[in-house]
Amino acid sequence: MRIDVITIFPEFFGVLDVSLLGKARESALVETQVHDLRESATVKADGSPDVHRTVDDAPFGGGAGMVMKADVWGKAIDRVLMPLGVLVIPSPAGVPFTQSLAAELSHAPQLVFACGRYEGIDARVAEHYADQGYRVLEVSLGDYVLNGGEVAAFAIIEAVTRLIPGFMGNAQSIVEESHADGLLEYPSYTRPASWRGIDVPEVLLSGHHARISEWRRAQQLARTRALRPDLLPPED
Ligand code: JDE
Repeated sequence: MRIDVITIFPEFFGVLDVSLLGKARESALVETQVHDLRESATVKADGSPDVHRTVDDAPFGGGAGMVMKADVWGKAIDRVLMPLGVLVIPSPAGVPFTQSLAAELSHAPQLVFACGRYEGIDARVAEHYADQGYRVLEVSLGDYVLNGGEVAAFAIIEAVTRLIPGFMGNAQSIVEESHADGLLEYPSYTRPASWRGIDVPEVLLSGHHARISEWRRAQQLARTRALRPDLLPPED
């Protein structure tokens, strides 16, 4: 998989080198390239040089804050987006990012992340690339506002790349983990069997695999009911 990130803070993505993703990159399963948006802002729309490398402007219709310019983003995206590439725009106004969306994206040959700052990116950018036949996804990590798309892009990159076949040592641990079956994970324990007066549940020391599976399932359901009832089917 090829991953391109377009941002006004390319230094932020230095963490890619020290993350889990560093291993995937060494093994050549993932190739990442980070691009400075301002390199696409050296010429104004009228062809004159822009010494300030302006990436934003006031919103049409008025209102607070600034909007990132469509012409600047168009140039930057045109430079990197390949025919089968998916354009991902982290935004609080996007579709929720889920494990199933991560799994879908793990099959894409290229992901291009457009990391917006200020109040967002001129809406014609997403419209244009969708019109051109690209898959364009505005994706939200959750119902809160970040200062820019960078942190969200990083989270999406990590969730997607660890699903690439051959990336993780143990495929079973992906199948068994949280959200794969739509429930929260059961609690896990390791040695010592007693720690600060808290004992590991007896059943886990019993060696009865059927009872252990049953107990874990019950824990998953109890946790999900208590913390994330929205994940359970509606009861009538
Ligand atoms: C991603 N969940 C939250 C923020 C924004 C007021 C202030 C800022 C592309 O347009 C954006 C992107 C972002 C950064 O991403 C997130 C996010 N998942 O905040 C704004 C909108 N209104 C706009």
